[in-house]
Amino acid sequence: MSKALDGVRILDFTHVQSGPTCTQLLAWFGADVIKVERAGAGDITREQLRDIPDVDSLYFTMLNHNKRSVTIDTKNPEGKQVLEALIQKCDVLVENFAPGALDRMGFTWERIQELNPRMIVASVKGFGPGPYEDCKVYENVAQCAGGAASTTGFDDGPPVVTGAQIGDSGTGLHLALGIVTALYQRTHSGRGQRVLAAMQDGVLNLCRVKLRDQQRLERTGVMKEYPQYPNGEFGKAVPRAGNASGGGQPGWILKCKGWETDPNAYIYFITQAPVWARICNVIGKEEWATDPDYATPAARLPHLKDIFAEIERWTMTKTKFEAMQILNKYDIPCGPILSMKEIAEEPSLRKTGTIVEVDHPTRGKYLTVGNPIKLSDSPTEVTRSPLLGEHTDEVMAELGYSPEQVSALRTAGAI
Ligand code: CAO
Repeated sequence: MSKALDGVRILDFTHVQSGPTCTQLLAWFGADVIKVERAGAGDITREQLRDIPDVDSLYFTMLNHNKRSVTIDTKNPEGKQVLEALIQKCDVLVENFAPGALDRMGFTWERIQELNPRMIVASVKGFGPGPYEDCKVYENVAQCAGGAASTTGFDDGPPVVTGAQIGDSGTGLHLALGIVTALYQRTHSGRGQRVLAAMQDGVLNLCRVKLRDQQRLERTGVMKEYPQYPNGEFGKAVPRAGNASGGGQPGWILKCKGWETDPNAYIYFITQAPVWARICNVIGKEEWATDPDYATPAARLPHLKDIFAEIERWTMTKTKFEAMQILNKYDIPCGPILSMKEIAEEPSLRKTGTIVEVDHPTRGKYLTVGNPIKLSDSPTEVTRSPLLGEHTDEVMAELGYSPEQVSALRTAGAI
């Protein structure tokens, strides 16, 4: 079966996490992704957080599936010529170097356009134009600068970063959308263009509801679904909301049976308005369904703390999976807090290809997260990440270099 991005060639100049997540997605959709790495060293993540000596780390292997690897010294004049040949042959150049690095290499937007006017040049940077545009940025910096950290955690504690890599993988996802959109525009404009996804912007986009709340707070001085109401004070900026739901249906994380020893024996429980009467029945508080202090969503807001305490008395008598089963019978929205161990062992995620086992020549078998986006006409087959420079000879031959030329370039240290 053909793939959605068959025929699209990507010059993948990405490293660490944000850029590689983007090009991995494009590879899963069928693009030929040629990862250019520094000769001798490669993407720094190959050796970071290693669990097996001298073997590509899981950090690297889990972000670079379905790609080919070539090693080129782009600061060597002959290496630059190889890169020029690649630019002429590819449709998209994706990079996430520190600001200015590509220009310093000699590959400005103007130069790339001279070489290939159809080329799309896509970049992840920490910040867009402005006071911080020259800064190097990693995941948690973006979470802090994009509004996630100030709105995550509990009111009486410091700002907290989330385990979800919204700065890196989130921005990679934004960039991938920019790239396929630019490829589509090129089908009628005939021209390439620049695509920029700044990590601060990507995180803020995912924190959209918190900017919504900032404006609600400024207008009304209070947000009644936040745990601060009616028990605490609101300041001038959106406070941290603990585990409160970000939407109009109040929710909270509640203890389940076994919470004393299992750190993940919890369930997220949403007191969705349409099923309020059923919630009252399940927890044995039938009178709340008609009590004017509890019967309507507005009446319940000042009592949320007590309501969740009462529901928790019920959830603590069940395991999270028992509670899930009972609540779903009544269409009550809820979700178990799943550990990474439970997720890794979940058969349904294996069946859909969301968790995949991959074999690697030096590491053996390992688990990875497959393509979370499923296309009915473009199925994803996850293949292992490349070894450093594994495809240099193959790609050089495709570019028209003879074996003698390749060996001379190798001797010169260009590849
Ligand atoms: N051959 C020769 N030189 C190469 C090369 C190659 N194949 N590939 C890269 N280089 C060079 C670059 O040209 C650059 O050289 P100069 O500094 O002399 O211009 C140098 O390697 C280092 O690149 P860098 O500055 O991007 O790398 P770093 O490790 O110092 O910084 C990071 C890493 C992530 C902080 C920075 O790249 C960055 O801010 N990127 C944008 C934001 C981003 O993507 N952050 C997410 C990272 S994932 O958590």
